[in-house]
Amino acid sequence: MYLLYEFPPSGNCYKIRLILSHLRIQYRRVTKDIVKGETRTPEFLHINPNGRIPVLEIDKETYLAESNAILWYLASGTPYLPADPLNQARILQWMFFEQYSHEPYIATSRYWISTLNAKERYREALEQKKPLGYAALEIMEKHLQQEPFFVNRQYSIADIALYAYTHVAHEGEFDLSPYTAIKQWFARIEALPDYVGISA
Ligand SMILES: N[C@@H](CCC(=O)N[C@@H](CS)C(=O)NCC(=O)O)C(=O)O
Repeated sequence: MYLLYEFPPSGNCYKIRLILSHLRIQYRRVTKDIVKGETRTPEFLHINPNGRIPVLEIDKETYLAESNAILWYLASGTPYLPADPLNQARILQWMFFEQYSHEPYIATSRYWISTLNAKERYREALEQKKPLGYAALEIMEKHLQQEPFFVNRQYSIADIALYAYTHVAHEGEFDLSPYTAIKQWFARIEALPDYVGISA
């Protein structure tokens, strides 16, 4: 059985719980409290030298880190990852967008504000992140005004990767009220079979 090393509020970890739920795969969860540095111990660094969760334990000697790599591994051969190279590349395109142009602004703001409760300490950095986070939301909104999902008009791991932190962006003080297409996309995802919420 898979073991998921995770920190429950983390959107990166939630991505893995969501795909596992859609696939109806049983697994066990092991909490590592990142605020207490539990991913920086010598034992954990042996599992992931990068000192971060999520990590999927596939078997006692096989570990996989990086949320979007784990999504890819789990979704391979399923409808959540189309087989043709162009659609696969488009999925990667959105996943790289998520990691480079979205998560560093939206997820980090949420972490400082809602997890660490340290808004004052990070005020200046938060101000720098805000326009960059909104730029990512604008790109998503424009795409979703034309398309029901990110790739090939079908729900895929590209949607899971982007949904994870977007639907809780308000916890990083991003105002989602003008983003009608994004909110309609949330509703489509939340109505899917075996959907689970981030706090489940
Ligand atoms: N690119 C990585 C990012 C992982 C990441 O930043 N994990 C955070 C929690 S969301 C973490 O483990 N932080 C603890 C630390 O850096 O000590 C992924 O997508 O999995």
